[in-house]
This record gives sequence, structure tokens and C-alpha cells, in this order.
Amino acid sequence: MNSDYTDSNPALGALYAKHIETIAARHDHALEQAGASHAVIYSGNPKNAFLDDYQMPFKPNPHFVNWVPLTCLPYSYIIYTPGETPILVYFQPHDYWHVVPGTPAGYWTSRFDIRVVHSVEGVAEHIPVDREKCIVIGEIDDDALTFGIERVNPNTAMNILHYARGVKTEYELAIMRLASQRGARGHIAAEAAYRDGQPEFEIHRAYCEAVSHTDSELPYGNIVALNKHGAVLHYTDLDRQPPAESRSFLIDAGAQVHGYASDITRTYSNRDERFRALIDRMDTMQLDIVAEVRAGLDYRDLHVATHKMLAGVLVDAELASGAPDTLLETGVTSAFFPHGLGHLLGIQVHDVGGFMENESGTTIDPPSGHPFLRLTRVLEENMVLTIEPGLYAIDMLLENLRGTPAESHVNWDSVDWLRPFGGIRIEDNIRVLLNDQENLTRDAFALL
Ligand SMILES: [Mn+2]
Repeated sequence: MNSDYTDSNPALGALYAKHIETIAARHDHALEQAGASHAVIYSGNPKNAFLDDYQMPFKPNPHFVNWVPLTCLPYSYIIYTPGETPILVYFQPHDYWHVVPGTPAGYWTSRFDIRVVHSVEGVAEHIPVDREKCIVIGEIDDDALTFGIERVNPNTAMNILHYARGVKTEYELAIMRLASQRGARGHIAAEAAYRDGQPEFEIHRAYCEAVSHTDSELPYGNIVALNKHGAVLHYTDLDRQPPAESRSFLIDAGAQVHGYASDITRTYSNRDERFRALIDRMDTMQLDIVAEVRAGLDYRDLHVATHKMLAGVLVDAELASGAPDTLLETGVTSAFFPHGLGHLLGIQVHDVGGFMENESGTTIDPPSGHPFLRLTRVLEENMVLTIEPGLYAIDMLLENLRGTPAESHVNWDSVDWLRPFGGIRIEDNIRVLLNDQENLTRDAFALL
């Protein structure tokens, strides 16, 4: 994968050295609590389609990527023993069908005892002999890949590691800033393709070219939605033909650097001034929500506060009428905004641990009536999360309001006006600070 985003950043090596110390300390604690002495972290392996020799795109084990910036190294292992230099069993097969991983290189190599192997069987001699003191972390679809270790992904250790991953190291933050810059570059290219009248398919291509990602390198499938397609929350079709009339454009697309993602959404109006004003109003609201982010805040409260703010937007835009509490209680705001305010972000786009109350695995439910909220934790310094309020004309949900107390609060003529534009979502990636926040996304756009 193209790595120019990190080669230009010499500070990463020093940040990585500290990152590894933090990751090691988290594993020390997890191993101790699990009563184990060695963590054997499997990178994963590609999967074939049913009855086929077609290989699905390889998605590495996020626990492996947490240790090393290697996203294309299947059948490899990190073996970590507290107090010792971690071993990287680096799988480099003799294979003339595929490009095999090259000689290990980069700022990370000095932190590992690297042992290159050429066959899966060659891994065994590097696994600690006291197998009962080992745990495996990874997705295992063939028992031969555990080399006789019986404890695979024990909950005690996994919960500790997942809870800890919610808080990013300085190295991870630096990588994620780069991922945001990469994504912002794609968004600017996509907007230009949209203004040029290109169909969804060509806008998508312009985006991929600008971020230098193939489809399978994208952290998630791009949502490139013209007009009413913007109301389909996970719209992933790509129309090959431009629409007869261009009204609006919603794009939800990210990029990755060393396996860490950005997740960015923007919405544009073509010519309609009323829709443009509504986007501006949502943008202002989104920034007001972002400004609330700080350590100690319960994210569930921010989600509910967003609904109250959105009620004000709906009233101002003449889409609804009534007091904010009424529009919440009758389900009007949820019909216009049916997804969560945001989620943790990291190696996984919806990063693990969003519901965890503590490292022992107790979870926190979303507020009642808001089942799709993916982040329910109290915010801590250096968490990275998304803030992505939306407003859509989704007939399936709005029609459910007919015949209920909500019906009289909806301005149905305005819904008819909004429908051809689909909807609006504005999404930034936010780092939590003690009494403030860092907006990775807006900073990235400002740099370009
Ligand atoms: Mn998102």
C-alpha cells in the first residue's frame, strides 16, 4: 500500500517507541489478569469464497495492527512475554503466484525480534513451549494455527485490551491525523467531480484516486449519494449515469494510514438555496455539538442533547413545529435522525469498546428509544470519536408517525420539499481533551 503519508513524518519513530511501551503495559495487565505468561497474536489469513479459489480482501486482526503498522502480513504472529522484546514471526512464503511481503523495514523494526519464516510449520519453533501459559489473540479458522494453545481470545484479557483501546496513544493520534488529511484530500476531489456533473461511480473513482486507495483498502465502502440516495443511510450503489437533475450530494468516505481510519461525511447543495441554508444550519449545529466534547462527558447525554438541538433546526426549517421535548417524546426527531450521534474510531471504523463500562466487560446500554447509539461511555482524554448528526427524509420512518401524536407536529409539505434532496449528514473525527477537543477533520481540511 502507498505509504507516502508516513514516510514524510520522521517524528513517528519516536512516537512509536512510546506507543509500544503503552501497548506492552496493557498486555502485561491483561496477561496477569488472565493468569497467562505469553500473548500469541495472530495476524489472520485471507478467506476464500465458497467453492472458489477467489480470495476475499485480507482484513488483518486489529490486535496485530495495534502492535505493528503492517496491514498485509497474513499467517504471522507477535509473541509477547512481559519484560522481553516482542517476537515478530514474519511469514514470507516461497510463492510465485503472489507478491510476498518484502524485507521488514521501517521505524518499527528495531522494537522487535524479527524471525522470518517461509512456512506455517516453521512458526511452531518460535511459540513458547509452555503452551498452557499462552493465550492466542486472533481469529482462528484452522486449529493447526494455534499450535496446541487451548486458550483463544479469553474474555478476561480481551475485555481489558478492548477497553484500553478506546484511549489513543500519541502515535495513534499522529497516524489518525494523517488518515484525516488523506480523507480530506479525497473529499475535495469528490466535491470537484460532483460540481463537474459526474455520476456517483466517477465521483467514487475520483475519491479513490485522490486518496490512493483501491476499493479494498478503503476503511469502509464509500457512500456516494446523489439526490434522494442521501436518505439511504448505507447507500453503496454507484450509479453509472448522472441524474437528470443534480440537487444534492452526500458523501461518507474515509481513508486509512497504517490501518487507522478516518470517517468523514459532507453534504453539498447544487443550486437550491433553501437546502443550502439547511446544510449551513446543520453545520453550525454540528460544530456546537463538537464544542461540548471534553473528558468526563457522558456521550449518551450528548446524543440526547443533539436531539433537542435538532428539534430547533426542524422548527427553524419549518419541517416541524412544537417544543423540543415534545418533538423528542413523540418521536419526530428520531424519524428525521434515526442513527447514533457517533462512535469510537481507530483501527476499526466502529472501534471496539464503545459500550464498555469498565475493563471487566460490563456494558452500558444506549438510552431508551435510541438503540442505534454505538458509544455509551463517559469520555476520556485522547479518545477519538465521530460527531455525525443527520437529518433525512426517510419515508419508511416518517410514515410511521401518521396516526400518532407526532403527525400534527410534522410539516408534511416541507417533507415533500426535502425528499428529492435525500438528507444531510456532517461528520468529523474528534479527539477528546481534558477541557476541550481537537477536530482532526476540520484541521485536515484547513491544511489543504
Ligand atoms: Mn461514522
